[in-house]
Amino acid sequence: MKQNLTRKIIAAHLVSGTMTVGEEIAVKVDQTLTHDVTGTQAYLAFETMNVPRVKTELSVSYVDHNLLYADNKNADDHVYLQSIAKKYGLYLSRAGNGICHTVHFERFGQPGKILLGSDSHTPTGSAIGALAIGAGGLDVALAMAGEPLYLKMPKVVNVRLHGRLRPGVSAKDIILEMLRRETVKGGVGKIYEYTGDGLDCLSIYDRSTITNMGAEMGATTSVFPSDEVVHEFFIHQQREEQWRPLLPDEEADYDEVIDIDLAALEPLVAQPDMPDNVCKVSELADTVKLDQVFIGSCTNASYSDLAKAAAILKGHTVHPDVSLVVAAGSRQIFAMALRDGVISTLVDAGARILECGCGPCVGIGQAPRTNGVSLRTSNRNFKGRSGTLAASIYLGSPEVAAISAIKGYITDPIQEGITDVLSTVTEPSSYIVEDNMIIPPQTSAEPVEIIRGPNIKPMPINEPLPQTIEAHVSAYRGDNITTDDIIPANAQFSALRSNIPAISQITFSRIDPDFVKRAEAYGKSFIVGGENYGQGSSREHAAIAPMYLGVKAIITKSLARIHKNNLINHGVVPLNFVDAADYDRIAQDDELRIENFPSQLESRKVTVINVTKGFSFDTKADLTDREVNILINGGQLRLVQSKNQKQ
Ligand code: MIC
Ligand code: SF4
Repeated sequence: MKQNLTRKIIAAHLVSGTMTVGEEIAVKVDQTLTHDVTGTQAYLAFETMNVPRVKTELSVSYVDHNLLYADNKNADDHVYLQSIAKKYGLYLSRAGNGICHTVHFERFGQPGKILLGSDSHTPTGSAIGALAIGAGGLDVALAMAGEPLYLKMPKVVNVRLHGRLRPGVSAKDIILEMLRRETVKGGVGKIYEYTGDGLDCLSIYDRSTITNMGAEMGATTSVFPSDEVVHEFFIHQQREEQWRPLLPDEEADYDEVIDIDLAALEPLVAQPDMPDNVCKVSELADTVKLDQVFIGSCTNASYSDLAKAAAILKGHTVHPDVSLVVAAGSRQIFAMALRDGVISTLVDAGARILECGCGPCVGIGQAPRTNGVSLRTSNRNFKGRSGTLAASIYLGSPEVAAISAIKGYITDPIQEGITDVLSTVTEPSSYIVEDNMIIPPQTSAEPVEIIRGPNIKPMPINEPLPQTIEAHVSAYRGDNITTDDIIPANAQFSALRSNIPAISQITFSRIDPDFVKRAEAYGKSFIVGGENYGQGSSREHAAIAPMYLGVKAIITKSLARIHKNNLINHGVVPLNFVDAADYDRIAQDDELRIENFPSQLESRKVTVINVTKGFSFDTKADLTDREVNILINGGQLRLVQSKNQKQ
């Protein structure tokens, strides 16, 4: 069999299982990353594992999300993370150094390595021929403790890119086209592997835009080969010795094939409130009036992204009704953009420059006005994600963002005839490489005190699965419920990430303000959901907070991959309707009963009695033996605890 790139990397890391689609495999993890909103939970879990030093080849803790210090909480978390890194042998990328995904592939990623990160956009790192996968914090903690990553062997889909993009059309339009075709749940159980002559026109940053937003399709990851473009990038990054070529075999086998003709693509945007709600920019001409434009995030904040925006904005002023905010993806990018006058051109045009970090992408600053309309180069436009529930978010390329910021309406750069200026934009000729904001692991055996602020509370541990559960439905939700719906993120809420009792109080608050009261009154409860429940971020809090509020099982039509793993890790049972029609026969507040839960779970078929309506329905537990064991024992942390007691 001629091997594709994905299977080559998995085969080189296989610890157990066979590489048959849908079967559970375990792979060795070479590198991990965490950041400051998932990191504290990951390290609180890691601390319980009694491991003196991380066992990976390299682990990096990034400080990039919670950069607004409105009170002590975020600053306290950052000090905690720094003390953890020092004690356990991690690199720490300091606040201001950039967004984890961008900095990681610039400074640490390597072709052929497996990277596990506690963030759904970890796949960004696959742009250089690595296999980078997102997970919850507990899975990352286990990887740092030397455990393999368990996952279902995904299908490998070959995305063949043909031809060249036209000026004004960019990598963002390739991934928006993928989302248009595949939808937000089309990638579940898949890895997209990009090949074809079209790769030649895509820089590493272009590729990273595509691998980044593969997460929006629910994909396990998306990967590009380690070709000469990657080689050149490693030379620029002064890391040539860490590069190696890694390509799929010629005429390699794939499970599915998708063809995209790059020359036929047009500028696209995702309309509110889902990244797959894609249309041509030209269809919106002069109809969508803007209040804000954001150029930034781990998706599109590269040097050439900013340079393209600057080329378009040069000599113009941002429309009087629009606030244009710009944040470079990394300090390296920012430094080069400063050196080359890109930033001053943006400032001259009226752009507001933010520090390198996530910022507006996840509502950490720059929330739009009430009913405001924001066009962003980031990756998610879920309702409320900007921090303003009543705002609408569109997603598009830097080219579309820049011309739209001038016009005040979403505008197609090709229709506007301004693409000539883009031909002058290139990647920087020389890179500024300076790692002085990365603290390397401590090499001495000097004891380190872990510094915990008052907001850092221990991670709650679930109970073993009871024989019988009788409980009410505390939430009855529809399709595509995001982790942003379950645990909203913005500056105020994200500062609560280290404190589960506090953050649990905002569970579902944006879409169901009475949920917490209801769940607390019931004591224990079930959640019922539609398709693709838990899509979006790797936010473990979307599993831990409901667990803390007494949710015992989530019964859905289907679940997003990372969220399902997070539920299992924290002992909340994920069940799927055998007959999706049963979903319609249940209502919020119904009382449900599950008898002999552990033994039913072992059989993978769980009958649920609807006590209120007087009928029963079947659910299936799509779980491996390992996962059933975790659930019966009340989650990974309880298992770790009992392992520690035995030692
Ligand atoms: C996001 O983009 O939603 C985040 C904030 O980076 C999350 C991480 C989290 O909320 O815990 C992600 O993508 O996983
Ligand atoms: Fe940060 Fe946004 Fe990227 Fe998440 S998607 S890591 S919030 S920039």
